[in-house]
Amino acid sequence: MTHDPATIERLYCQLRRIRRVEEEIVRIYPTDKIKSPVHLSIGQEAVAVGVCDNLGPDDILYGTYRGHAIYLAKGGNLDRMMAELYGKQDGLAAGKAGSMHLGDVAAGMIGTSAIVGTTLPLSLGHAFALRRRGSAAIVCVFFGEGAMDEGVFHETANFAALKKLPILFVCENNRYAIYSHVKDRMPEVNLCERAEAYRIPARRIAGGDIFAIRAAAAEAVAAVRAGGGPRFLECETQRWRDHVGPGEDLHIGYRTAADLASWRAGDQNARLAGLLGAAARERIDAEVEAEIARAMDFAEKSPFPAAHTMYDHVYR
Ligand SMILES: Cc1ncc(C[n+]2csc(CCOP(=O)(O)OP(=O)(O)O)c2C)c(N)n1
Repeated sequence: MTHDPATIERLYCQLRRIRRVEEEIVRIYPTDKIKSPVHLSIGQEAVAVGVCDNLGPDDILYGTYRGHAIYLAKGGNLDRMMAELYGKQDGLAAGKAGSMHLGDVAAGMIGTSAIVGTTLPLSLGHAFALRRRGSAAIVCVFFGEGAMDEGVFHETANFAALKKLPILFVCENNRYAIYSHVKDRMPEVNLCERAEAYRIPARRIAGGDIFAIRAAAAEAVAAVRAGGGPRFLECETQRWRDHVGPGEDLHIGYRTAADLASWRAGDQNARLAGLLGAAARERIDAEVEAEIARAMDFAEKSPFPAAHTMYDHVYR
């Protein structure tokens, strides 16, 4: 199947931007300038990019502590994200939230959380509010397959289906909750069946193909927007780095080098780079590097928040 050059460029630009941002986080992390734990999406970017390519600026996004990729794919502000990771005043939450709690109303990214499953019911409430307001926007909520071990997934799916709420559920199935394989946690690993039990139409996209993810998401977003109620996508993927932090993790022994290598061989970043002409690729790469350099400089130069603001915006 052929894809139009503008789409390839747009998708590649986002994939490349997210990959390079997170590679820079890996590089900088040992300096301790980043004041927050980081959960990287290196290897998983195609899910965020393929899905978010179908969302508009007014659509709403919720996610998890593994939130850099979705925030950037939704059109997030890299300067403010990096300042947040640095704990600086110009960060998205003035440096108080860190990597695990990215939120930016202007980008429609309302919240991410360190607590597994918590943004599912928040996304449900938001969808209910959009419906009551007669809004044309939809809510898209990303979560790992680990969140489907939580009761709150079922409560959210049930109510969303019952009320036909405008939610797209996106499960990034990287098969591991920290180091525990999905087969060691669930008697049946067909995640779509769980959504279908609530009469939510569901699709599994195997293999991490960005065009397949984008096409499935386009169909699902259109159905949700048309008032057809929630849809569920299970996107198979693989994180390349450790669950948390910048490191590699093969030495831990919970997964095999061959498994990881097979996913690395299917890297969508490299695939799309190969579909572009050299001139377009070099232009995009240069733009991405310039944006990252500016963002790092912005984060470095931003001041730390004043001590007297410590308890501002904090419930106590
Ligand atoms: C309610 C809750 N239980 C347990 C944890 C500890 N914990 C943090 S991440 C994680 C794994 C979640 O895996 P998954 O949802 O598949 O997402 P991934 O990290 O693979 O993106 C667990 C169990 C937590 N943060 N919150």
